[in-house]
Amino acid sequence: MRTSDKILVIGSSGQIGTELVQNLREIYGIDNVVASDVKITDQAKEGPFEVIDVMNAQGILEIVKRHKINQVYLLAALLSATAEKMPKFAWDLNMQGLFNVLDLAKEKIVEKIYWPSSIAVFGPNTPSENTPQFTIMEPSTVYGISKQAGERWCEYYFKKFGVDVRSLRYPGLIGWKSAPGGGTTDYAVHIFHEALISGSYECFLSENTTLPMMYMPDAIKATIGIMQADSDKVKIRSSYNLSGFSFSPKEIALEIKKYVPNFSISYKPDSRQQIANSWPKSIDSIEASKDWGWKPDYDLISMTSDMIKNLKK
Ligand code: AKB
Repeated sequence: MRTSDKILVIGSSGQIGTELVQNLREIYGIDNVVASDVKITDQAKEGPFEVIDVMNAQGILEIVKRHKINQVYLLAALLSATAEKMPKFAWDLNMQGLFNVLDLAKEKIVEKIYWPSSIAVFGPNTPSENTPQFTIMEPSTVYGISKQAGERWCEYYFKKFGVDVRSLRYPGLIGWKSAPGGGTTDYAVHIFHEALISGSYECFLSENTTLPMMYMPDAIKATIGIMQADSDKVKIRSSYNLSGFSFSPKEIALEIKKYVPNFSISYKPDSRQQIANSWPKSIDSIEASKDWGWKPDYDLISMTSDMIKNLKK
């Protein structure tokens, strides 16, 4: 970290951005972190905020120049379930947004980029337990295809143009500060809210659908961790596997029952079940641990306890 660092977060009002901006501002100072999204939100009351569409390359360039930005975190994207409903738009948004930011670094206008990938890069032919970093991928969703293509482009820009781009394959993310938006793993956040509000939850995945998940404080720690790592430690320039813990709807419901004894769960799988079936059950992130020291702090038990405590407040 340098005192001259100036950060732009694009897509800052979503599930990750809301918490990432708060954390970055604690580290770098409020005025050194510019939040931006396609619409104005309450974030604008907390510090510098710009309204920008990630498809607008010229608009991003103007913001970058005006604020003397040297690092960009690009979070704007359509997630797995929403992308299936509008495949062409999802492809355009997820890819063009990435190119707009990669090109800023190629032209040496910014120094460093963060771009999230996802477990969605894996597909039905991938080994599903302890999925290794390098393996068969073959994603079967539009979101997964865009993330896999994005990974290839990140590595290409690094090798060809020396672009300092860093990326993580997020599992499903669980947090209490903001709502998830259009993913297959969203149930793992909704379930907490419904347990505390109504005492019951109808899950859109079947009871034994195990998926890799992570508590938001760990995701933020990993994101800032890889961005602050020395460049020579970041050996993988496509995207790193990132593991937290894994559970099924049935397992998380049992954990929640410890705090809400009358909680009941029912199952009504919808189109998101097929997406979940194509993803790994657990992830091996040995490369992230070896290269830049990744280690999660939370498991299912500590995450559930922290979620309930904070949501009850
Ligand atoms: C989704 O469910 O689409 C996302 C993801 C795993 O990338 N949460």
